[in-house]
Amino acid sequence: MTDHPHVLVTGGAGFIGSHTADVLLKRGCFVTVLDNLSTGYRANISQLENQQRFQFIHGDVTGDVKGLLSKAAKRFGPIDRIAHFAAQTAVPISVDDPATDIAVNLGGTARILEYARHNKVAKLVFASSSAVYDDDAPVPVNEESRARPASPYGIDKLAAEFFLDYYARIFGLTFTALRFMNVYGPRQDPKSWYSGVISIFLDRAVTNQPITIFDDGEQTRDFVYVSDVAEVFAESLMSDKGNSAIINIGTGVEVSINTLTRTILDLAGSSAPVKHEPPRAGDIRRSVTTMDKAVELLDFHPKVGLREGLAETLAWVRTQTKTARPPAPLKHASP
Ligand code: UD2
Repeated sequence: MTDHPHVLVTGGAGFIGSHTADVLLKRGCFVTVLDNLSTGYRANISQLENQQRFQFIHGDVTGDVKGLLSKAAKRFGPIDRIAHFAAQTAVPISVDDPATDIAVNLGGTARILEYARHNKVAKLVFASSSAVYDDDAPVPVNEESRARPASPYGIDKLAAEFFLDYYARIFGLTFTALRFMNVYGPRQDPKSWYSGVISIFLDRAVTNQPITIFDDGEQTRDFVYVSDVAEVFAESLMSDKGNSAIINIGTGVEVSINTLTRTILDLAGSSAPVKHEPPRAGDIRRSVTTMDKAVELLDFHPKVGLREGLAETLAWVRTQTKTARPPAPLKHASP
């Protein structure tokens, strides 16, 4: 491998994928983003488009991956490493349409794995999810906790992890799977009905629209800022850190939705009304990870605390309300 490896970022026009592409470019990599723009945006990578070491390929991981990536290799040489984010990311869509979820999330992963197998890719890092755990998981949850997904989305993420392990054992693939807790930050789309709570609440706070808290608001989540996630993802991809491991990526800090709401209203100086609605079907009550494995294997120490991350995200949301984005389509996605 050269000092400037060629890295493929599937779903690289999406929320977490585009931040990871930023980090990889800064590290001197040649970066190919493959994205079907179903929920990703060209705007998320506009800062990269005029860079010599960057190329965008409009295409689908469920399509002719081999053909699309041979195009990529023509310009930057063989693909050395793969960051695999491309996925249908909405849990509710996976519940309504499991066949589509399987086709995109598992089918797409299988195509990327086949490409990696036949093209001597040095390492693949997979964007997995805390959705592999259910409400019976211990608090805090660790990687040894039983994975028993409560949604087709979680099942597909877990099945993809098994595929990684299978490719490692049978074909010698080097991989890491990172199970994200609740990632937030700039470029997380607030406009779709399955958006993350932080992007929705910030958007409502800025526009003084009602904020809806499901349940009593004492449910908790582990919110991790996107730049911390992108850095650790890139670090794992470009090194031997976390090889063959499945690792939770969060902060280890448990925050209730009520506390989150107060912090957001305070930061935004907003008096948006807050109302409560019954619990959302399928919601888990508490979610927070242990940090031991991420610290031990990845030396992961998140840098951005919640208040700072919310302030950064708020600043971005304010720029977005001035330049409204088109509403996100419902099918497929890139995180
Ligand atoms: C997260 C992931 C999801 C999956 C899941 C696994 C995000 C955006 N989603 O879903 O992909 O990995 O974890 O368990 O990271 N809430 C409100 N009002 C709203 C929206 C949400 O009260 O308008 C509450 C919601 O009831 C929940 C919490 O906020 O208790 C977080 O909701 P979310 O949709 O941001 O994320 P989550 O944890 O359901």
